Amino acid sequence: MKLFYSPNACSLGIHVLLEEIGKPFELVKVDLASGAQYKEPFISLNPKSKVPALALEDGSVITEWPAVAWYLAKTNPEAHLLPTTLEGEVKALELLDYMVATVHMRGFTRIFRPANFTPTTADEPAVQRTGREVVEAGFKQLAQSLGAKAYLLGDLSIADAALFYLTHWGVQRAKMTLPPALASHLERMRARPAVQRALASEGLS
Ligand SMILES: N[C@@H](CCC(=O)N[C@@H](CS)C(=O)NCC(=O)O)C(=O)O
Repeated sequence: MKLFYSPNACSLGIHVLLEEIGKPFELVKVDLASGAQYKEPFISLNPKSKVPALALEDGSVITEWPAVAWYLAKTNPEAHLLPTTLEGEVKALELLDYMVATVHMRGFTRIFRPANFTPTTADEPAVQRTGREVVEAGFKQLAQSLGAKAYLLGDLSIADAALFYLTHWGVQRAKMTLPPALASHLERMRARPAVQRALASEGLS
């Protein structure tokens, strides 16, 4: 199994899940800064030009963060990364969709890549401000979902790996102050050996 990743990208959350599972995997770096995602050989692997992409032994490739995480949880049930009830699975899907489609794609992407949202350079600061508002509203919502629990669904799940990459970005890349519940969640995740291994191997610790 190969994870196509870029250091400090959202693929970090999938990298954490692979470390939590603890089975052998290979990391293949895609240098987003130099545009490697738009060139061969990566473009043939994922024509959408995004990481994470997970290449399986049979040659198939899984893309989209929630789909990759779901696949890993379902194929490694002994790691207990998804609830077993329908209600729990639906809650996990609801959280993943909100975190990736809204907080990441509509919020952080505006902050990190404002030029994707306007043809006018002068408008970029306004785009970034909107991005920060989306992320702040998202963090408020997610702090409520977390409440006083240690992890979003009670026990560690794929949803916490998504929340980890978002809160890590919030602090490290966007220099934001997290709501207290999310700051505690980030510290709890950072204390996990799997997270420490993923950060170290991406050169982030
Ligand atoms: N919807 C995708 C989004 C993935 C994504 O935005 N990946 C970013 C890195 S965090 C990327 O590869 N960007 C490269 C580019 O857009 O050029 C998912 O859920 O996996």
